[in-house]
Amino acid sequence: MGISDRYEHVWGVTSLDLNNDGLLDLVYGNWEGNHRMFVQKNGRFENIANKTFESKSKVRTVLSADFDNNGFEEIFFNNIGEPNRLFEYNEFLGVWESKNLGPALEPNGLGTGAVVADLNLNGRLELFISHGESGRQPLTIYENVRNDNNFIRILPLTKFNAPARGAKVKVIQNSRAQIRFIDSGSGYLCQMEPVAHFGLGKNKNVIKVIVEWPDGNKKEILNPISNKTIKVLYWYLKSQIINVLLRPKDLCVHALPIRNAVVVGRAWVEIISTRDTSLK
Ligand SMILES: [Ca+2]
Ligand SMILES: [Ca+2]
Ligand SMILES: [Ca+2]
Repeated sequence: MGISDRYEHVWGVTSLDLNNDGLLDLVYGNWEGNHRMFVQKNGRFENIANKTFESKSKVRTVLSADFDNNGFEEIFFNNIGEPNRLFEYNEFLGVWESKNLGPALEPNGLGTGAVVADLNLNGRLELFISHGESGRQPLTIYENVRNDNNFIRILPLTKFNAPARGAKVKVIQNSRAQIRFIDSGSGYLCQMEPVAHFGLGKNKNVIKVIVEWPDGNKKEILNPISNKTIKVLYWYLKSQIINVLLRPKDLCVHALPIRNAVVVGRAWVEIISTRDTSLK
């Protein structure tokens, strides 16, 4: 398959469609080794990581998420004892570029794990970083700079109404399709929210959402309302739109209390309040 990479040690791994061809690709970070961007081509994988992306680091978590809801996922590297990294897709040039992280750079951060989730239920993803395995540091939460981009969030459920890990979700708009998998996480000791979060950019019209469960059951939702979270039930043809979905405490990051998170300044990212009583 072209991904044996037998001399490296993987820590964080995520899957996303790197080249927007509708096929999921593979990104992972090697501990103090070259990082990889493997694109699917003709049943095999080809590494397309450039020099900046592949440069070695003490990586823990690698995750992909559309932080600015522009319709293209970013890739975040949480490193330990050295600056974190963020890469974004330049849709005009078709290349991946390094992006300023602002305070989330955490140059002296002793990162242990990181997750993304819509913690404050405003339709934009926050970045949550835990520290502490190699030294005491507080948790941090970062929110991207606000904009008027649209989004849609899909929560597929099993027949027992549990989150459908392993389900595939596709969102189709006029010009392209986006794809996500509901997975259990992409980093060291981390677990993500079981929601497929899609940024839609300026176009809020969605032609179709297709959910496919691991057992092959499939459901299509035509012309769904955007800027909502949609819970997709396994048994029924009718989908249910909900506004409130997950409590922050449903996230699992080392089981540390989220109330110890600190508030830092505003830059590329801004920090959300953590005073919600549901966090206690
Ligand atoms: Ca692809
Ligand atoms: Ca984006
Ligand atoms: Ca949010």
